[in-house]
Amino acid sequence: MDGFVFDDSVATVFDDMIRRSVPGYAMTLSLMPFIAKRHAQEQTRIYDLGCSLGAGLVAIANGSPESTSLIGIDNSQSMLDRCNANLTQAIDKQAWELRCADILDTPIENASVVLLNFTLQFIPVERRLELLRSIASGLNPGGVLLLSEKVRFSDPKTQQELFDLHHDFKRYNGYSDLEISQKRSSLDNVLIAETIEDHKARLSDAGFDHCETWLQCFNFVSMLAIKA
Ligand code: GEK
Repeated sequence: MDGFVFDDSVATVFDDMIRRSVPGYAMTLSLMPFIAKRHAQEQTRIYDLGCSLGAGLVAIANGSPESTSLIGIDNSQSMLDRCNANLTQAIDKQAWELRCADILDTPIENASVVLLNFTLQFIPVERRLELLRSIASGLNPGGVLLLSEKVRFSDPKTQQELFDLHHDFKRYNGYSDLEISQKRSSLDNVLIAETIEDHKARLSDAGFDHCETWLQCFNFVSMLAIKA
């Protein structure tokens, strides 16, 4: 089977797919406005790197001042076409723009909130630090990165247990064992999960002063990294 790509066929079913395959996805989105209310600053930019259909931008817009501007970046035009339609309907207070670009080539400037929701996992491991450094340096003091990722665990028993629980979750949501194993093979070498400890060490290295997990559902976590 070919490797996974975010083409038109994926974009069409993406919202349903991510909700049925990422435990806690809806809760992650529903809690983000609380973080935005504390950290989104007047006259600053809010970036969503790997914005897909714009669910993160819509969520974060809710808790942010009207003077913020929202910038969604994705390198899949199929995703952005649908994102554009979604934001046109859902966001009427803030200015927003979408850019079809590689997040590794995206300058971050005057930012108070940056979202990386389930996107860092698709960036080659050796380039993750440079991306996080660029985010940390583009954030204003008091700004935050919200990082959500699929993670793995160094203890083999824990890894197997949480992997199995995730599998159960997907089966419960209507995916067959064959679909689950085909998706898994197509994501091999594309989605590289790391441990929570790896993420914390890299965030610190990149220039973030504080970092903690604020939500975990099986092997999916959302972390808050603060620039003091
Ligand atoms: C959500 N945040 O709904 N540059 C730009 N975009 C990229 C790159 C890259 N180098 N690599 C991957 N993408 C969303 C979910 S999905 C997660 C994010 C998933 C984009 C890719 O096109 C896709 O839209 C997104 O990152 C990852 O909260 O599919 O599991």
